[in-house]
Amino acid sequence: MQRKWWKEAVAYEIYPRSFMDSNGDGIGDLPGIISRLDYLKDLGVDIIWVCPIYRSSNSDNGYDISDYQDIMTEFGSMADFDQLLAEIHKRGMRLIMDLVLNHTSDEHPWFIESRSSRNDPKRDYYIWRDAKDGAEPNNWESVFTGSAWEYDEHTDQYYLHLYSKKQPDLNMENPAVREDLVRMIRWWLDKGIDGFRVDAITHIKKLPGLPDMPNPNHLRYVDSNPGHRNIEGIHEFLQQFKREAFADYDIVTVGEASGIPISEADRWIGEENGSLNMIFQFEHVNLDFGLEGRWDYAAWDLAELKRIMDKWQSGLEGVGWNALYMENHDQPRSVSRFGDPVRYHKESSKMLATFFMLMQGTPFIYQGQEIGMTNVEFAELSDYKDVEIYNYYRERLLDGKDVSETMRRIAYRARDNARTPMQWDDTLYGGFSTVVPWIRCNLNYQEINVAQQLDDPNSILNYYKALIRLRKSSEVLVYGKYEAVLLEHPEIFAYSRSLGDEVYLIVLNFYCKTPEFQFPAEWRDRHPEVVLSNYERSDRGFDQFALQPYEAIVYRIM
Ligand code: TEU
Ligand code: CA
Repeated sequence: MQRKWWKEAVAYEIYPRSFMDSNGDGIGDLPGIISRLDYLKDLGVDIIWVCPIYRSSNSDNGYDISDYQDIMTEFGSMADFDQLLAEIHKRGMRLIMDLVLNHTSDEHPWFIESRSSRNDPKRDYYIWRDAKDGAEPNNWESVFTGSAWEYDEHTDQYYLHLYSKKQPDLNMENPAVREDLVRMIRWWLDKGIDGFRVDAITHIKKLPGLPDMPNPNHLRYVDSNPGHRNIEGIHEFLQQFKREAFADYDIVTVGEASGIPISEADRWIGEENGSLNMIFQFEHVNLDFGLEGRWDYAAWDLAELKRIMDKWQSGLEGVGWNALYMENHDQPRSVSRFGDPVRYHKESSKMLATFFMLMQGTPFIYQGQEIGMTNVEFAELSDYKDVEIYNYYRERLLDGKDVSETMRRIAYRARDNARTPMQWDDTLYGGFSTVVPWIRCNLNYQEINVAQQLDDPNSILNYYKALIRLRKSSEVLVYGKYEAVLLEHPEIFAYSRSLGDEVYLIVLNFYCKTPEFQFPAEWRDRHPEVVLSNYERSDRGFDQFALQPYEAIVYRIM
């Protein structure tokens, strides 16, 4: 396995709108991020990923870019950005930016031109089609629900948008589009940034002919992923970006890559020829999808979680490198999902941290995860801000579905669960801002906040710090091989990491039940020592003992 700086790093994702407001307008901004860099350094962060900060129409909080080479007015200026980059580098950290290639805003000059006439030179920068039988060109559903097509009266055609209608998809088949994107990518890399998280990258190529999807249930619109996810030929585009931009710089690229099977790992992230360095796979965060898909809840299953993690950990050994995560700005909070945020808030948050941070790969912590921020349940639809929620709500109403069930689904799945303001202290608005924030705070900021946890040696935050220190203290925990232990156990998730003679054993109780655990015989005479745990005095010897609710124990075996 090749050694790389980004394999030894711990990354932290910032959702700038909700991180820190410096000028009292209720919206997080770049000077706000700068003011918290010491906090991140102290936590042990090496790489900061900032979600889009480019000029934007803000239909999807920055993922609808209207100028790739300018900064969103509300976030600050290019001078603020330059200062942010300098301050990050000064502290020995690195910055990766969000790279949104699949679409722009409908307010981007390319789209304004493109929509101006059918003969405009930029017409083919986007995907325009005639109506079919007086309706949308095909039955594709947008990822944000509703049709993936928007009718444009002016030129009497539809344009494709896999996300909101303010996010028209670029026509990646057009070489001029790719050339413009390459120029833009190099412009940022020349500024000295350290890489990219590459947004929605599996969707940039569409199935030729844009065919209808099979529709046995006669739905209005049909899950369109088979029409645009990981389509044959996508690597020609990706390899061009690599060859003409990424490869000339010492950077890291992490693709947001739903739907990539492990069998294609080498093409996507193989050490030599892969198109990218890492991908965020989605299987473990899609575990609780019900039969009706993402908005439908189903209980998740530990055996399935083990199978998924084992597949990616073992499958990438010697092939590529994992990007490890439990949360991001699109996912509900992990303690609300996989832990118990009420009775075992601390214990289960720490257990989940231990679970993902010690696997093989580069861990990505999402802002607030390090203090165990939880889901929020808003009473009013209008408290939610995410465009996706409004689209979903509208479609459910059109389908005559029950409103309270819809609100329940939204409360569970809403991306806004992850987007409430960062909870810095127990003052008004959690210390995020001095005025009413753009989205409501989670009221538990009085109990769950950074200031309180910095002072409490047993806090989740201090546990994260200890975990990061431990990870960095040992080559085994970075490069060591992963192996599942007790794979068949119904309640305990255990795995080992090993390199040469040194082994770490990680034992995790995923429930409030108290299953019996017995230290494996094979390692008993090798002086196992507990190096970290989320309960006091977890070293209970080699006799069988009951794990406490959500207990996590890390043993070092020499
Ligand atoms: O998310 C992309 C995204 O939601 C998909 O990968 C999706 O899960 C998949 O297509 C389902 O099939 C990114 C950003 O993280 C998100 O915040 C943006 O809203 C979105 O792209 C559009 O830019
Ligand atoms: Ca602000």
